[in-house]
Amino acid sequence: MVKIMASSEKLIEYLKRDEILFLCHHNADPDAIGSCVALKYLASYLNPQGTFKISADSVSKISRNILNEIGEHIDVEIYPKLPKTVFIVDTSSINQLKVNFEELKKRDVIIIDHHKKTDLAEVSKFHIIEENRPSTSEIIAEIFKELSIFPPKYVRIALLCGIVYDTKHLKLANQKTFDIISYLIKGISFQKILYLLSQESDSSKRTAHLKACSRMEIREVDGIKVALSYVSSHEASCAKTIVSIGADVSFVVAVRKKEKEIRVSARCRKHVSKYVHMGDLMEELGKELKGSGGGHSEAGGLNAPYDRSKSKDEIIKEVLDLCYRRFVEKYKTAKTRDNKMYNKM
Ligand SMILES: [Mn+2]
Repeated sequence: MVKIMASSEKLIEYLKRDEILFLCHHNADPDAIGSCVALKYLASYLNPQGTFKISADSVSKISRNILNEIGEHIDVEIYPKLPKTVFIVDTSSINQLKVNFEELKKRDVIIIDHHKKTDLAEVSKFHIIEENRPSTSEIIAEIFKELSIFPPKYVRIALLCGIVYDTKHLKLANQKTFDIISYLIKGISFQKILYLLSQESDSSKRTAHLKACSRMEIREVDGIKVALSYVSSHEASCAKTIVSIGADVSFVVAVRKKEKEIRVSARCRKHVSKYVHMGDLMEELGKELKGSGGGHSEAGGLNAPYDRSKSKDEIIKEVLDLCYRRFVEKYKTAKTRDNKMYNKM
């Protein structure tokens, strides 16, 4: 808090500039959008004559909902023209931006962020980087509070969306977050914020989910429910959905005849990932199927060439059987090792 207060004066100097570009990271999320919308408001409050612009190379679907709701506009463009003053917001790495880096270095760059500090901070004239904050929007709301400038409703909606989104619907919130929320939420319905952040998935994705569920085969090993299914697209989202509604592990295959490839998406619950790392499993299976795979402990995927000597149904059955077999092998090996260790103790 003290840190922000001490920095506010310097920040205000930059915000009073006549032309400012506020840059969001690639596929700008609600935190990036909320932060930029609020900063843009603050700049125009401090300098009503100024020219201010928000830009991103792409914007997420949820962020679009929010922008529509609050009637704010941002420029979707790559390699934007850089004015003398550029704010980079909620972005820790230059890789997340499509800007001319050599040109950027000649500008007055100001960074406001909550990610781990990187080399990007070195090119900045000034930065506020608070890693312990769950969102950049929270940092910016704090600045408003310190300056005793109460933001208008649309700005507060944008900031609340940023905070709620980055805290994973408040799961990562701390006391400061709740203090800031109670400051921002005056006259705003929290349900509305949640509604703005709830992404209505598109019709083809929902159809894929339903098909994946209706075609699902459930096998059980050691009390673990393994769900196997197939779709023609959205396999990752289907695998995730199947676990969210009750399976411990899911494997969903998509056969893409056109692209001459098969794809598998795997998901599991945390208690299963202690025994089988889905990314490792998919990496191994990917190689076995002469393709490639990888991922994280609870989510993995692979791509492999399509075997044209076989029918689609054969391929689906073979691949799902293989996934199941390899999963069971790995699970049993890990479980035995675990038991042995336990017995020794
Ligand atoms: Mn963020």
